[in-house]
Amino acid sequence: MRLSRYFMPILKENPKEAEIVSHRLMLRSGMIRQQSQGIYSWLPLGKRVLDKVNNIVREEQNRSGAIELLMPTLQSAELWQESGRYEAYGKEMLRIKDRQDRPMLYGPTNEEMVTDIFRTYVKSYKDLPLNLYHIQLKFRDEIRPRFGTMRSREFLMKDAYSFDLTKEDAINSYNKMFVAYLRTFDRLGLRAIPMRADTGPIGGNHSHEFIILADTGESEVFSHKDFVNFDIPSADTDFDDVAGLQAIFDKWTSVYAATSEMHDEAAFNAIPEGERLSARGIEVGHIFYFGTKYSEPMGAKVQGPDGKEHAVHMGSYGIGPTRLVPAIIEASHDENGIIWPESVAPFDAIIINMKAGDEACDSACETLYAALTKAGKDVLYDDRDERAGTKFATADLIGVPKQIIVGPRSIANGEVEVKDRKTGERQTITVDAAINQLAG
Ligand code: 5CA
Repeated sequence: MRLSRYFMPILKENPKEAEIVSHRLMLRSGMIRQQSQGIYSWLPLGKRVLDKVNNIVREEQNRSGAIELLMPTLQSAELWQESGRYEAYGKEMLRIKDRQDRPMLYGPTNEEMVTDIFRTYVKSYKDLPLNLYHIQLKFRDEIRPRFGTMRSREFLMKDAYSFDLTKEDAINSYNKMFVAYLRTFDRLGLRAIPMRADTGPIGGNHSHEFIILADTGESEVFSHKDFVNFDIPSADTDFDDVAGLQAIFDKWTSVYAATSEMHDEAAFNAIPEGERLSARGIEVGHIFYFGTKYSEPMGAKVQGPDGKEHAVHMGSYGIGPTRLVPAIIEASHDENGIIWPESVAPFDAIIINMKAGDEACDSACETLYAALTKAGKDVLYDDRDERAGTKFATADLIGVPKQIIVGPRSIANGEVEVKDRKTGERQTITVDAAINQLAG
């Protein structure tokens, strides 16, 4: 992508409305734009990051055996009357009427709709387990939308829903998601701690929130420090190994961790003082087992091996991609801007032409751009007619992992400078060496 032809509206001034660093940096780097309170457009740079986050979420859901579909944002109120949540959900739910005066709503979550799909098609325990997920916009009319896309009214959620014959099987489905979540957050460059959690309007009694530690987090969390050293389950984890998954769950829940709603002061105080962690955190995922709460009233039943009908045991599993993007920034930035982990960076490298119009600089930049693009890398080429200082500031702000700096003096020796955004380390190497290093 040539920056002169791209759409990346960088702001020079610090936006006044932004209270936390991620919100400030997302606005400054032209990733998002607020359209009305708590409702955002994702501009091209932001969209690239969001897509990368979604793809990692998707890969790990698929690996665990969950199956993707796509349900609509608008739902009929009738379904929610069946489960009894239409009245109960309150003002957070945006209620709408269509031209026939039929009550509709913008889905804040999808338990009812997915239960309806399930009951239409699945009749036998032989078709279980089943886990269906989608990545779709939700709307919750939050009283205090704030911090940009961290807590917005319209937001993206990956929500998965599992169906099993028995509670025991449902716990195994829960464990699969638990493991998939550990892997997902790790691939996003985050250390998320699973904590016993309150279930709120989703319901049930077995639930964990996945929290990443950040001073600006909205949740107050209490845990053992040991989490930092736990191993993340590997990519070849066997999701059919029931005991193996349970062992991972048991290990990760063996030490104390809870949000303030579930906090047990006595249990926390039992941890030796130097090993206690009391901090703030951001909830990036939340998983629930709620048994037959929806399947019972909505008649989602299957025939069991005993020939009788059984209401299925369900769980639901949410991740917030539009919250994860600012959460990653909260965890990874410096005074000059964002430092993207490679896995979600909008571009792998940025080529900075310090003297656009200079024949040697232009030609080296074109060579680098063509070779790295051909190698399948996402490359941003800053070919604008701007001062070098402005270009350096832009590159640091948008946080691309590698910067290739092409200036008239070094290119006279056939060399360029490669700067690592995270470590600040610089190397002066030939154009060919830069291509070899970065194309790999
Ligand atoms: N149906 C269940 C799980 S699928 C559910 O709705 N769970 S939730 O309410 O905990 O939301 C799941 C995830 O969505 C949260 O962990 C969070 O990452 C994200 N999320 C929730 N509310 C917002 C919001 N207002 N803005 C941004 N992300 C949000």
